[in-house]
Amino acid sequence: MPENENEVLRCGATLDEIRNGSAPCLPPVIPSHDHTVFFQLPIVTCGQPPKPHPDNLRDSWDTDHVRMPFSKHSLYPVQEGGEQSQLRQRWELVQEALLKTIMSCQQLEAVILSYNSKYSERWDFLVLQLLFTEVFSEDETSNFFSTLLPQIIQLALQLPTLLTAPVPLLVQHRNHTLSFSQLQIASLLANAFLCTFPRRNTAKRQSEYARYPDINFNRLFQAAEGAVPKPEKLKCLLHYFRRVCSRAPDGVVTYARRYVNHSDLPQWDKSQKLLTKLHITSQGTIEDDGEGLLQVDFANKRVGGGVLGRGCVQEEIRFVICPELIAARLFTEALDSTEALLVVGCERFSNYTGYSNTFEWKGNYEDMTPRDSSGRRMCSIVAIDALKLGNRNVQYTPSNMHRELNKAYVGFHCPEFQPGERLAGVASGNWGCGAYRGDAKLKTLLQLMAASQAGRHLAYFTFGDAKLRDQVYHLYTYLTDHQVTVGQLWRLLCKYYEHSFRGGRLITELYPFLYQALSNKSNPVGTTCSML
Ligand code: AR6
Repeated sequence: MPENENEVLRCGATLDEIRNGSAPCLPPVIPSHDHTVFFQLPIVTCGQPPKPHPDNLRDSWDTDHVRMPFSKHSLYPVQEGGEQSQLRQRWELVQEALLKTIMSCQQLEAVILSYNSKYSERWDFLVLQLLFTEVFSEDETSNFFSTLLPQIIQLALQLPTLLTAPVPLLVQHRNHTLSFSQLQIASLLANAFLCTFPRRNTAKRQSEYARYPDINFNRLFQAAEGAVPKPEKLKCLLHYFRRVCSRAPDGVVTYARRYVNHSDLPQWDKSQKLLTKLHITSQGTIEDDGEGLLQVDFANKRVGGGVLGRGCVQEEIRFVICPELIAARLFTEALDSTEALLVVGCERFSNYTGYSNTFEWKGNYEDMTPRDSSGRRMCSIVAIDALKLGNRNVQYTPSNMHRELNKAYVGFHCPEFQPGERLAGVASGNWGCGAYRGDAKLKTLLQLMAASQAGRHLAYFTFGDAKLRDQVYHLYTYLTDHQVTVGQLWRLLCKYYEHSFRGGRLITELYPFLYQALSNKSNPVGTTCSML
């Protein structure tokens, strides 16, 4: 089945064909009512980070913007010397605490808890302790406290001079874009490491940020259900800080929330689009081989998922090797069903091996991805969250397939480009088929349909699954040979549900059903799906 003996691991078009001679990025950074830019334009590219914009700090403390740790409105109760507690500006407390000499893990814990005193009984720092006592050598530990930690603190405390405009929250159902310098992001992440963000520590349902991911790193330092996870994610993040503290990064990263109104979504049963090109391989990964493509993050609706907790699968790994993605958690409200988050320009800092329990940090990664005219690495990552399935059979209901098709389409479509313009392909794989338990054979088709509708080719990484690669490629060849359109395929998928479940049990596999329906002259391809 594969095309030639030397390339037995892949089928279909080449990656060059999937790239389509086009960069996957957004148009240049230009401020507008729906694009907030936090640095001065034009960027002077002489190895210096872009200058903050505006010149003087504008403080804002409201429900439309990130509540910054340095805001003069951020107050905290403190009790000094047996007196009644008084409200003090929290940033003063943060500065006083962080400017003390910190030479041990216990001192660092005490400092972090001094401005998070409500949590002193609840947070532990066992992962951090493990790192310094059992993983790092004595030299590495003393180096951390004497050199790296003071640098992280300095970076954090510079935030009010580095990020001078209020940061709008990327709220549901509104397209808005934010562009930061990498240095601004580094300062935000240094604050996250030191757990300075106010109002972000509670998971209570009615709390202000209940629909946002957490951002302070405290959960990463903590043991989970009695077990102390290996500090590999922390190693990646400390490596990132080592890099950005030793040489200030000078690029730019853009975060764009994508929302498509239901009335603007494709009418799938009417689509006349033919399937675009497919490259399918059992070798490689999205991040290693997806250069020049729109790379899919198998996301949680709260982007980053368990990156600051226990999670360590595709999304969490991507976020720790490219930590600028973590900053999205600060301002991105949970994704709704027709929303996605596009991040352009983030840099990869770490190498790794393994996956999940075997994940390990494996040293520095030098990202050679070229930059665009706005100083962004030409790396585009789109976060789309699949359905989390309890009962796997429900994924074949037309309404659930419709949800996944729309979600993928929202992630893949590119409203900034004119119809007919060449778009870079998508790099994806078993989206929704690991932690979320979906069927990769179905998800491949849905992603292929969404990519075709959006005018992009698809590179699909099966993550070592050669059987899946061959089965998908065989069906793909059959579908393209028969010139099956996206609309026809959609109608067939709807028929599959009607025909293949009896009493809630699956009686026919998806691909045999499709082959049979297509080979049958009186197949039901022309029928519309009544369930939508
Ligand atoms: N490149 C290509 N394929 C991959 C890669 C990679 N780097 N890593 C994994 N796979 P999963 P989900 C394949 O479970 O099911 C997170 O916690 C591999 O076959 O990460 O959408 C999020 O925050 C794997 O089994 O994605 C969400 O909460 C499959 O992709 C949740 O998991 C799915 O990877 C999303 O779960």
